[in-house]
Amino acid sequence: MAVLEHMTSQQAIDLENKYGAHNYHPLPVVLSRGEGVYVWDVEGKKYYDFLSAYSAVNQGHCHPKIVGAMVQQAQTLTLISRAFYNDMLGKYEKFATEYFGFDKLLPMNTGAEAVETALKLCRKWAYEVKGIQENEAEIIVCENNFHGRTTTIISFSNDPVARKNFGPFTKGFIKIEYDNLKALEEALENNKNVAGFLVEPIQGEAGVYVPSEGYLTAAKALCEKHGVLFIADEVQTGIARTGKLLAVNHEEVNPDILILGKALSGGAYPVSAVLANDHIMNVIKPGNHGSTFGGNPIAAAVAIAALEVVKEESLAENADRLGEIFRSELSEFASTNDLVTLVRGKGLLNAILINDTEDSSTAWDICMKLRDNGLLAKPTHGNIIRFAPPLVMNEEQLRDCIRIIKETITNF
Ligand code: IF1
Repeated sequence: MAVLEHMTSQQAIDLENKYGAHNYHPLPVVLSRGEGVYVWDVEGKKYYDFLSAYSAVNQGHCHPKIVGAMVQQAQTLTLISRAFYNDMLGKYEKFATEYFGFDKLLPMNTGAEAVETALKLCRKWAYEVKGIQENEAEIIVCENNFHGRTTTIISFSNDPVARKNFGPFTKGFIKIEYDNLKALEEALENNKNVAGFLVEPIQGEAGVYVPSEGYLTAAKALCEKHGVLFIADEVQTGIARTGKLLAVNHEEVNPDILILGKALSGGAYPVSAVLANDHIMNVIKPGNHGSTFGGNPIAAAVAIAALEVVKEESLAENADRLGEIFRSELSEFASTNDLVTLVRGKGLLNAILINDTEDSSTAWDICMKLRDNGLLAKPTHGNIIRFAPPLVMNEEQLRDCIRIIKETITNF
């Protein structure tokens, strides 16, 4: 078919500009193949992928075990909706609830859908278990959060680009400063209708903000003291990305509601999930919530394979070890280079701060040079470059990437 014939990068870019909504501003590189830590563009140039599709491809591109599970299930039964049972969903629910230590799992597809599901679950629990008056529930969120792009979620975002001209907004959210326990305590003490506290264990999009040691533990304790649900959004920080299976595991915090997405499928298929124990999840009755694709057989098969890979290949331990190397090498480099002011992160979720204003194009220009030098990364807000390679990377590859980053910035 003509539409599938080979094309140049520029042709591909032109097609997207002409026929696609302009809701992204991608780095000008057109990828056509991925394998492990590498991707190739349509001209055949090879790159290290240092974004991992925003931490969805933690297990590496086209992991044979995950793709194998997907192909096998796709040739057997793809979708029958939840109007009927299927032989894969129960297996997956049992596997995943035991894997993460919860009683039940509600399957969805995208991260935002899972966040929305968690918000609905928290509110229903507040009315039916905690006893808050209907339609009065409040959920505490953090400034500079990122939880997705739906209207309710952007209702509590403070990113003007994500919010402007998308109103009117959903009510029932209280914003506090991230990593500020006093602010959380005051919000809990001054509002009797608080149902939950939704938090990213590390704020990804905001620029990989790692909260103070003990913040998550103390926040969870405050929630328990006030009978409020601690909701961890681990869509980006979960699935071994930060050097533990979940970022909350760095502090031994058990969330009341856990939100997963992205690498839950290894990037092969949209799979997200909300996990909770019975005293919370059992407020959901037939007809309360659903999704055409939520819990479909392919998603179930892919998620089981993706989670097995995390353990079989010790991805959390690898991310922890390589992350230490990355941060120590780049921190030493930052002390000798005036373009990089700091390096921060946990495991293989890291970022560097570029010594220029937020609205400068320096971070973007550096990413363009990194692209020329065979490494793909992209700035988050303005002057912060996020570095998040697949967790299957080995030390030799990581050191090669560190060399590319150092040389690119030195020669910038
Ligand atoms: C974009 C980054 C942004 C997330 C957390 C829920 C979701 C995300 C913590 C929603 C999604 C993606 C979305 C993508 C860019 C990327 C991202 F932080 F990961 F880099 F935007 F902040 N919770 N993050 O990070 O999951 O519905 O996308 O499956 O929208 O540009 P989703």
